[in-house]
Amino acid sequence: MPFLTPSMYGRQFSLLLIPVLVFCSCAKDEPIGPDLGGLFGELELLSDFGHNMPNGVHFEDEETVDFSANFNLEVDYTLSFIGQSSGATYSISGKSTNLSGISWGGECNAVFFRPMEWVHCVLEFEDHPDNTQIDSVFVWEQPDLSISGVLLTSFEEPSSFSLTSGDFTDHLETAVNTLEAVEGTTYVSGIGTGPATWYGAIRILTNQGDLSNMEVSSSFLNLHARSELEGSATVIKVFEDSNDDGIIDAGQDEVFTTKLPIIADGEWHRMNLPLSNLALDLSGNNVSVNGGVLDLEKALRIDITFSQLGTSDGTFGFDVDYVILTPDFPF
Ligand SMILES: [Ca+2]
Ligand SMILES: [Ca+2]
Repeated sequence: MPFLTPSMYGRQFSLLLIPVLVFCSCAKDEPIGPDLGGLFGELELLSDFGHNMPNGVHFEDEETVDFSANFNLEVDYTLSFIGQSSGATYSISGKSTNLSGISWGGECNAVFFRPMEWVHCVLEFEDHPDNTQIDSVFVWEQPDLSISGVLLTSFEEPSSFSLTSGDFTDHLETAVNTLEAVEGTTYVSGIGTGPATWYGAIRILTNQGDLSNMEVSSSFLNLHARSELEGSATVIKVFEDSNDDGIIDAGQDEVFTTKLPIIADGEWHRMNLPLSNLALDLSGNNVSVNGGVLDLEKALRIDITFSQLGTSDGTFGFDVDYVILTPDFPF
């Protein structure tokens, strides 16, 4: 398929809008339902709905799409963004006589907007359904995740993580250059079979960013996961260097863990783990050193383990994309 430039797409989109506009003007002659204009006053746009990025937006450079429109009255509105290839969505609601100060920096709901994607911008008015406005914006690339917190890995950089397999691992590998990734073009996929609770792990060294400003009580570990295998789970493990010798010593340093179920509907889901949910792990020969309290400044490594909820003999696993730590709010 030939690549459409923003201006080419704009023309096609305008042509598509003509029947919509004709339909709207016809519908106005014969209103269906209550006369909302009589209840709330007729809404008029005193200036057109539009935005400041006709040539597309570079979220990576922290550009934002700034919207404009002026109304003849104060009105409830919802501005929705719908990715045409990713299916990603996001919306902003408000009540005002204009859209000044309303901007979009690439925020999203369940999945991310994709690089090189057309996004429809739909402005709707709850009390004035005939006044819906549509525009579109071209997204050149995704926002830089590291703006939101400490990005431990997005899996795009092979040096930012390592993979460890075991006896029950079927496969554990990176999927590269794929539109299936929820962030960028790379994610990790792990599957194992057998009556085990460890099918392999992603190991991430925590020197990817400064954790000293992050409080355990108010911070989150965030990732995206996807699975079709019922009963799959991940065990998150944080390894401390409790005795400050620069290495992780089994039986001498504290380990903190928690197990999270993975939704098995085949779709990508955001997962947000409050770091305060991590509990001291005293299994095996693990120990309590400095009172069993997680100290992020001593954290050396985080493992994302492929596991299952129980101990049954089956096949379990999931895909995972990016791991980011955020202070104060989940990502
Ligand atoms: Ca990625
Ligand atoms: Ca140590």
